Parts: sequence; structure tokens; C-alpha cells
Amino acid sequence: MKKKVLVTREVFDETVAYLSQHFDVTSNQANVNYGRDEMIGRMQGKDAVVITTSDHIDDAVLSRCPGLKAVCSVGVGFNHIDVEACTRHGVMATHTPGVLTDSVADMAICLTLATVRRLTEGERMVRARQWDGTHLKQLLGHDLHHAQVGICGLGRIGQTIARRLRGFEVELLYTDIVRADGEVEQALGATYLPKDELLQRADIVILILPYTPQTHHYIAAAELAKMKPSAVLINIARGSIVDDAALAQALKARQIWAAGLDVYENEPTVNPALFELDNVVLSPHIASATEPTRQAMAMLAARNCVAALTTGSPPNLLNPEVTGRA
Ligand code: 8YV
Repeated sequence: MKKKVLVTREVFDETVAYLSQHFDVTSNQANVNYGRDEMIGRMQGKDAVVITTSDHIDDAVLSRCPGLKAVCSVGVGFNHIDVEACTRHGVMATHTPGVLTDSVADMAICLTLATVRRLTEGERMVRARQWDGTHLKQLLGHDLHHAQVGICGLGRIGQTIARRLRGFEVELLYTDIVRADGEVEQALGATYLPKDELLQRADIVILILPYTPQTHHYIAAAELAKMKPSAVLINIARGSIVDDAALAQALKARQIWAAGLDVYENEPTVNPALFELDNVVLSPHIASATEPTRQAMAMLAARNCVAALTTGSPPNLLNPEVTGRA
């Protein structure tokens, strides 16, 4: 009997074809947005499920899917999976690190430039046919080159962003729960600062750290108050790392100069206060959204799934303490 696998969201045909070589696959190429109960219903009787960051896997879901052996997420972030609950239920949990690092780093630079150079404001003005020609003081922005840029989270993606920024001759600052090795700091030309000092000094603050109970509202009213009035905040990590309401207030009051967001507290719902503001760039969680990268992410998740249900020791396993019940 072929093992049964559910794919909860639309993936690439190649991904489904690859999985179908190994398993009896139920896919969702129509990309129907299953509600929670329907998703659980479809997961029942399956050996594994391939999910995205929009699917939440917790104890309640796992309790209703006793036969499940693996949860394979398409994405590097895993705050949508209760990994400890997976371990309690003997379910392997995997993610797809590495394959998206470069695309997400590119997007960090893209969002930073779009924000400091007010690109979307200008684009809106042109589209609204309100552009009446070039003026010397029109849409004046800030420079990325030679700025003091502070990266919060110097993991794989944070370090790749740092390398990208070298071309802009920035002064590179960083903070993280764990200080990087001296060689890494030297290679990147990055100066470690405690969080508050970084917030006080940076012209541009880029958030690229994992979302955990410890990083919930890592940036809230108190932190925004420490930042320069000319500062720019870029969030390319997870929405709830920033208190959106406090950010909207700080932007409205020009307590900080601008922000660029690719993620939001209650995605896809966006705090309506942000819509009223010109000094915020709003992108719809597309940091890894390039054809080759999303293809690679989907295939890596599929390979994790095949390994989980065959060898019981998939690469990219978030809970190695779970021995595979292949
Ligand atoms: C998602 C992401 O994968 O990888 C992550 O953690 O947030 C994105 O790349 C994407 O939203 C699809 O799930």
C-alpha cells in the first residue's frame, strides 16, 4: 500500500509528480484555502502533510491525526508549527532552510531601497497622473550608501544581507541573542552592539530574526522611541516581531521616518492604520517569491517528506529527538 500524503496548498506540478512517484498524493493545485477543520479532515488517514507557513499545526490538529508521521513545511520559518507538540505526538517536522537565503536577502535590499528612496510613493503619484514634472525637492529620500545599517539577526539570511550591503559602503552594525564569531564579524565588517545601542545609532534597522515567544514585539513603542527621527525600519522576518499598532503611531507622528514591511501581525490582514500612511512600503510576504527559489523550496520539502517516510531521518528535521516511525 502506497503511503498517503496531503499537500495543503498549490505547489509546482513537478513537486506533485515527484511525490507521486513515491506516494498516493492528495494535492490542492486549485489552491483552495481550506479552513482549519477541513484541513484536519483531509489530513486524517495521511502519513504526511506538506504545508506552507499559512498552515498552523498545533496539538489540537495532531491529536485528531493519530496516523500522521511527518509535517513538511515549505519555508524556513517554523513559528506556524508547534514543534514540541509534534515531538510529543512522535511526528517529524521539517522545513526548507538555505534554498531561499539569497532571494530573501535580495528582497531585504529591495525593500530597503524602495523605502529610503520613496519608490512606491513616486509610483503611486505617477499612476494617479499627479506627476507634474521634476522638482528639486520632490520626494526627497535618504541614502542607503554610507548609512549606518543595523541588522537584527545575523543568521544565514542576515549574513547574506550584510554581504549584499558591502557594495553600498555602509557602516554595518548588528545585534543578536548570540554574538557571532570574531571571524564572521571580521569577514562581514560587522560591529556587534546591544539592541538598544543599535536602535539609537542605526539609520536603517533590518529585522531578520526568527519569531519566538522571546522575539514577540521585539520592536514596540519603547524600542521605536529609541530610534532616530530619521530612522527607517525594515521587517522581512515575521509580523509579530513588531507591534504594528505602535509602529503605525510612530510613523504617523514621524517619530521614525519610514518603514518597509513584507510581513504583518495577522497576515493577510494588515493593520488598517498602515494604509493611511505614505511613509510605509507594504509588500505581501514575497521575500522568497522567485520562480527558482519557490521551486527549490517546494522540492526540498518534498524530498524531506520522502526521506521522512522512507528512512525516517529526513534532512532539515526540526525535532531530531523524534525517531522516524517509517
Ligand atoms: C514562505 C517564509 O515560505 O520561508 C519562510 O519562512 O516566510 C516564506 O518564504 C512563503 O511564505 C510560503 O510559505
